[in-house]
Amino acid sequence: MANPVPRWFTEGKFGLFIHWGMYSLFGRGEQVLYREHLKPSEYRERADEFRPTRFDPRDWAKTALSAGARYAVLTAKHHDGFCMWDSRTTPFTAARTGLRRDYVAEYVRAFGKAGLRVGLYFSTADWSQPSYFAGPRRDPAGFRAFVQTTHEQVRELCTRFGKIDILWFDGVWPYTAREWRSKALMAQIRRLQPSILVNDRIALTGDFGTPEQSIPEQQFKPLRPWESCLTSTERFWGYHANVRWKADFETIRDLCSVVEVGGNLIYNVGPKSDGTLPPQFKRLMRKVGGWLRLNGKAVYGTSETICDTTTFGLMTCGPKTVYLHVLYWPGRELTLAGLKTHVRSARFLATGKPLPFRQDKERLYVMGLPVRPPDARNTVIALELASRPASCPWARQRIWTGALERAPDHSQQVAARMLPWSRS
Ligand code: FHN
Repeated sequence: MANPVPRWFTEGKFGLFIHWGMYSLFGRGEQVLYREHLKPSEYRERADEFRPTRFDPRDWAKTALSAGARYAVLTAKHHDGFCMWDSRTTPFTAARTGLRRDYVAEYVRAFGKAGLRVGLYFSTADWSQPSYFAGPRRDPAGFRAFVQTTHEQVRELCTRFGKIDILWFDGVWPYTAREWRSKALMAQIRRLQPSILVNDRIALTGDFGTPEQSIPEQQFKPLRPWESCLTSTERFWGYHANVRWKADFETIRDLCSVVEVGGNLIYNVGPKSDGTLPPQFKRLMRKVGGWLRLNGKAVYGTSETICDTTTFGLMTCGPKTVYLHVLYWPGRELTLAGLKTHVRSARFLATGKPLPFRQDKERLYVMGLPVRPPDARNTVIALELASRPASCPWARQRIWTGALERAPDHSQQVAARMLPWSRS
């Protein structure tokens, strides 16, 4: 049974994903153990080298706030099995190696104090456990004990750190809900943390969907709360020393594209093994936060677009406002087809500068625009309306989708609505 998703999530829109563990020592991503086929025993021995002396979760929280993030999710345990908290189930933890600290406890305290909602990522897949690879058929007793340990580790995360807002599971493959005893696990979580949000990655529906490295299209978006998880680098979730970082315009457009379709964005950083956030990420987050400080009204608390007809970019909606996210500058005049509601005023959101406009039955024309966009990354025009935003029926969703087999089943009805227009 899903928990109702609270407004802090659906209105907060923007979270920070933090993939941090002893794998950061290698600087080649979070899966180096598996991808480079390292010997698990040798990998484990290097745990003592993980000594993040410059780890300061208050600085991480400051960066999250400066970016405009409203919540965060930290990897408590990734697939390598290294626990970033003082788990009593294994000596392979940060509390029993290196600096002998409980990084989960420090993160939860600092981010909570900063007013951020705190989530924990937990991988059920555990490459440090041979019975994970043997599986329930080859090693029934060993796999049962492994699953019991997994449930115990989750119980620790639900009881050690006070209120946790999100449990972000990962690594369910290749086993089923029955083999993970997912229903019992979920019941334990709900009992220990009644208002926690659990994602859809323990082979149960969970409370929210998690499209990964993708932004769903209107026609195919999940019909329940969802959150796209994207990396801030071209690849890799854990720290990689030599990977391209995304530019601020990409991040801003990704965030607004997700919000336009009604979802959240959780944006990832892989901190370095010394505990610092890569300077490229801090710079990127300062720029994104700067844009959000001027244009946040077009993101936080908005609802998804009502039209799939724009030729200039994206649209998000407030109770009696439509925000036009202009990514592709139209020149002196912008045309929006399909908005039925009467427009009272138009202005640049960032500066409040009023804009002349005229509106007929099916189109709005915003005029007096400068030759070049005030903000090439995304210039937002706010339209104040006489009532709730509504679109012409033919504008709600396009009838084409590309691959024929993906055509939404309402195509015929929408095509019929377009017939009069096609004869005009
Ligand atoms: O294998 C993991 C990967 O390392 C990373 O944690 C992502 C984040 O969503 N999840 C899995 C890949 O789907």
